[in-house]
Amino acid sequence: TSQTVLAAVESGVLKLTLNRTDKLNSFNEEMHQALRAQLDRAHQDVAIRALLLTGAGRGFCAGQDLGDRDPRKGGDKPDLGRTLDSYYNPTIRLIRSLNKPVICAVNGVAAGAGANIALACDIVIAARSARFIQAFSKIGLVPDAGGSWSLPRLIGEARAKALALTAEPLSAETAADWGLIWQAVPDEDLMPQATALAGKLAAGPTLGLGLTKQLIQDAATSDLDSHLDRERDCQRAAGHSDDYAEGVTAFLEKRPAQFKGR
Ligand code: T3D
Repeated sequence: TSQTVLAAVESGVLKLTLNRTDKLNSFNEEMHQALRAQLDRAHQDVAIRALLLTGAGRGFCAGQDLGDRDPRKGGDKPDLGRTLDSYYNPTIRLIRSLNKPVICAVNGVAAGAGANIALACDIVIAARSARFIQAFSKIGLVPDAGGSWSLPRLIGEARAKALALTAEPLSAETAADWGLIWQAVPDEDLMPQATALAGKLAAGPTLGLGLTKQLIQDAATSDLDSHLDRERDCQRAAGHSDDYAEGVTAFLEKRPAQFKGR
């Protein structure tokens, strides 16, 4: 198994750590494939009830490994559309379609596709020293890994355009103030807080949490009328779950609920 993504399961949380520290955890093909395999596993394994994504060393992820794109090495110009189709886009789709909470602990700089993979996660917590950089314009590219879709939705067109066109770094605290991420926390609190949050969500009513995630995502592209119908269908499904029965019983018995995730 590849060491480019470290994987460990604890208390229902699959923790994935991007691990190419000498390259600020930038993506080569091996790391793409390793992440993809772990995301597939998260989809299939019912014992995994939350995902925690972070980076090893001082950075979260610097996007594409530009060493693998060196024009000086000669050859044809690369087809970047193909690498998006093969790697970045499936990753974004797998994160967004996973019916389980995905927490991202941004431990340091998140640049290019690295920033936008973080933003595809459901709850993003960043260390105060972390920065978000839409680095693409510095090398003549457009935001990818869903960035040109997620940025305007999260922070509005004005801020999205300025970040993408200038490639200026955004501090974790400003990112939180703007609503780009959930929280900026002191560096030393990042992993304890992110781990606790992931553990709490993994012990939650997974079926309902997964439906909640999908509903909120779908809201971006649906009208109220059809969305009310979707909410009704999801609530019907949630109402049939064992966890709903347990949640109500626990409330009435004045005790903590013991959710099973179904
Ligand atoms: O190609 C396709 O498939 C299309 C998809 C594209 C998706 C993309 O993500 S495009 C954007 C690619 N990423 C970037 O342009 C960011 C490049 N990196 C940086 O601008 C800086 O490294 C940072 C601002 C992120 C961090 O700066 P700093 O000063 O904290 O660290 P550093 O010294 O620049 O980096 C540390 C090492 O990591 C350094 O190696 P060295 O000199 O110690 O041997 C640096 O070269 C390496 N590194 C950082 N980012 C990348 C990288 N090596 C290869 N690719 C990188 N993206």
